[in-house]
Amino acid sequence: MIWFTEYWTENVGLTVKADQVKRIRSKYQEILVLDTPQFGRMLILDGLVQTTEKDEFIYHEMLAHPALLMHPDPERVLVIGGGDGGTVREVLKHSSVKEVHLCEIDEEVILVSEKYFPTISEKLRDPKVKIFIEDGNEFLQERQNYYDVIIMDSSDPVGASEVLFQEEFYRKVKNSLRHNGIMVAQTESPVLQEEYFSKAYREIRKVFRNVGVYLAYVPTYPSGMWSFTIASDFVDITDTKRNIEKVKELKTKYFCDSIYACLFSLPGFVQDILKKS
Ligand code: AG3
Repeated sequence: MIWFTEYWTENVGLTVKADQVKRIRSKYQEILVLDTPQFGRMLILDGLVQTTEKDEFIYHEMLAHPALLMHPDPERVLVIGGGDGGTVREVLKHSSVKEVHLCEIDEEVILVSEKYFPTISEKLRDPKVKIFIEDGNEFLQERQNYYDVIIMDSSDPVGASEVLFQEEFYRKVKNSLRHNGIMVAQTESPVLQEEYFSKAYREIRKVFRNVGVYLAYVPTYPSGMWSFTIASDFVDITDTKRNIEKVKELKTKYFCDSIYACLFSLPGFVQDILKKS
């Protein structure tokens, strides 16, 4: 047994007792798999916790379902990042979806997930899924006006993921969306990563007409309070009653109709951050 720490800031971190299962250096990053008594198996990229068996459902459900419910008829979905497969698994719960593209820069993440995280990666080989090992930024350039929903399942905005948090990138996302298209991105912790969070919101607002922020509580991410930013030019994303009757069919454990109905109710201090962004 070892103790692993992710340093959330210079002054605070998350420490877990763990057995090391696998550690490899891919072309892009260090990939670490741990078995922890508290959270089950854990995936770590360059020292940052990406997902754990015990709490992955929270993040993956909250990232995927609101956008897919708000879109009137989502058929083509793109996931950028997310090589572990958790987001793809949730997307496929929507029966209107005909095609899911996964664009992951690092093939090793997919291979590690298929070997060590079978319950998260279980749908990666579904016939509706097509995997592209490419840089998300370049991938979008070749696909204009194609997707109904684009989901950014990236890591923190450092290294390879940094460009995924910038205005120029969101413009490409917008150009790759069809009419009624919606994008959603994970946008970090308003408590411990206020800079990242408010910058992402600011950049997305420069590009899209309707933008909303919502939260979920992910125990293994910095501070536990995690944000998601959803945006669209043509869909009124404030209507959180749309398709609410479908929520039950999704068989989710965190996302539910009451969370959907008040998706955008935010704590005062988070509203304040958005106001001054
Ligand atoms: N992507 C978001 C991970 C961000 C975590 N940040 C951190 N631990 N500092 C997760 C990918 C899961 N599909």
